Amino acid sequence: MNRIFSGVQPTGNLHLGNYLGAIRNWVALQRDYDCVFCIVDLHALTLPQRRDELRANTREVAAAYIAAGIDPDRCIIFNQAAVSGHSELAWLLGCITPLGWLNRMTQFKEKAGRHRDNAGLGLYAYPVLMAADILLYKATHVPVGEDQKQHLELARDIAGAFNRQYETEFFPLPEPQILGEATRVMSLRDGRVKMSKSDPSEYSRINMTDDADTIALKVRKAKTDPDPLPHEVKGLENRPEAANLVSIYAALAETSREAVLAEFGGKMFSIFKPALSDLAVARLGPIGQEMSHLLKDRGLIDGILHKGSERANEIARHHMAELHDIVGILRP
Ligand code: AQP
Repeated sequence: MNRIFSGVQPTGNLHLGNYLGAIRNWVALQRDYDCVFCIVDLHALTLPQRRDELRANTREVAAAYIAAGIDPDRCIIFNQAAVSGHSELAWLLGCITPLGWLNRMTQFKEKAGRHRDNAGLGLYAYPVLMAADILLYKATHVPVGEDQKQHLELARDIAGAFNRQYETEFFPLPEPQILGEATRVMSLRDGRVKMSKSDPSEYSRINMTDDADTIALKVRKAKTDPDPLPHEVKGLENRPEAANLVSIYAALAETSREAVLAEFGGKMFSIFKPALSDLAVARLGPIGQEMSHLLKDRGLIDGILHKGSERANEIARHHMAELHDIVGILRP
């Protein structure tokens, strides 16, 4: 059966981009695929984390998955560090990954910035761990936002390199699934940069836990331009903020940008923004409320993660045993 693997880092500030670019798409996919949804805590450690926040953020991501509609009985939901196969496979894959491939990764360049020599090895090796996450379960499809496309291509290259080196077809080449009208949700303060958890401005993003007033305020303050919305999608060219808000509306309404412009073309932002904030509140409000409800029951969340990690470990142990055989590792 085709299998999906995807994940979110427990780094706080879960936002509309994580929801529209990733989590929401998973909900629909769970009907047709065997799904493994991970909270990638080892990835979070590539940048400094406070231990209490990391634990709380891990539970928050689990709550977001469930509140968004992922069924923990049908899908495997767990945190990455609870399955040691991720780190072990990352080592095996790291041994066959040329440095040149990693040097091309733009996310490392962005995150390491000008202080490249001070960046941790983990941040540099992040895409190898991501390849291991996917390949450990022999996932065939990986639904992610557009920002992860390059890492996904690398995971395919690594899978191919492993198969060639060991003359096997053990790993399927995972297919990216970049779905919906909002595959790259941009900051509400600057339509040219990605909406991101680490943006210091709270007004740059709508968080999944924002209440109705906060969502309305953030949409009201979102940067726009003085012109009315165009009637056609090509009229959004060179209008990054307008393009972003129209894409967000289309994704939330599960329609196309053309349909949004058929309704709002020629109208000012003073009309469009209240409609957008009502829609965002209607879609995110119930999820945020369910998240807070779930987070009150720590035992429930921890129980789901525990059960998920047992199921994930079962697959991982089986695949690691086969990999040891392929690589020639003795298991006395
Ligand atoms: N702005 C976005 N638009 C669409 N999809 C997005 N994703 C993230 N931002 C957007 C998708 O969400 C999933 C989980 O992402 P992540 O938390 O593991 O990592 P990230 O991409 O590093 O998230 P951020 O918000 O950008 O965090 P920082 O600020 O730390 O860099 C992935 O599928 C991602 O594509």
